[in-house]
Amino acid sequence: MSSERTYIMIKPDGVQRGLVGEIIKRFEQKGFKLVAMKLWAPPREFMENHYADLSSKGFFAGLIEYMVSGPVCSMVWEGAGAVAAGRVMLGATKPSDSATGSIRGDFCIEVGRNICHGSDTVENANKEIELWFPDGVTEWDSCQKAWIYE
Ligand code: RTP
Repeated sequence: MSSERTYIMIKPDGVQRGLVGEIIKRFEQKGFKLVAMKLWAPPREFMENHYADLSSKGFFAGLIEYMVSGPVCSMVWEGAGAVAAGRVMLGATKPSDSATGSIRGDFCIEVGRNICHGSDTVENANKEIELWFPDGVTEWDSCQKAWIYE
């Protein structure tokens, strides 16, 4: 498995409910490395751009209202298979389908308040990282590497 970066965002409900620390804890404990993070309330147009591929969906207007209702916590996590593993850690989009033990399975009930976002492919992760962190991420070497990878 190659090292990848994935874009993980704690949505406004996750921030308001005090779940930032819990979500960071899970990614840290898994062994992934945090290379970028910011708390930000982006303008509506920015969020519409992030979710542009969903603009034809009936739930798009409600999704954007929700996503601009408060600050979001944006992060980039790095590690082998980080994109697919991140999606598993978040759980299925609909909390009713999310496995217990996943973030959505453990902490939310409705699809329109599902507390987190994670990139679905490496290609989309790279696009989202470029969009949310145009100045790049912080390159650093973790002393734990040899204890996490063979
Ligand atoms: P996300 O982008 O937020 O990680 O979610 P996803 O890939 O798992 O799912 P996607 O289909 O891209 O949907 C994006 C977000 O839109 C909201 N949604 N609402 N009311 C509905 O039927 C509905 N379906 C999707 C969710 O907040 C979902 O995460």
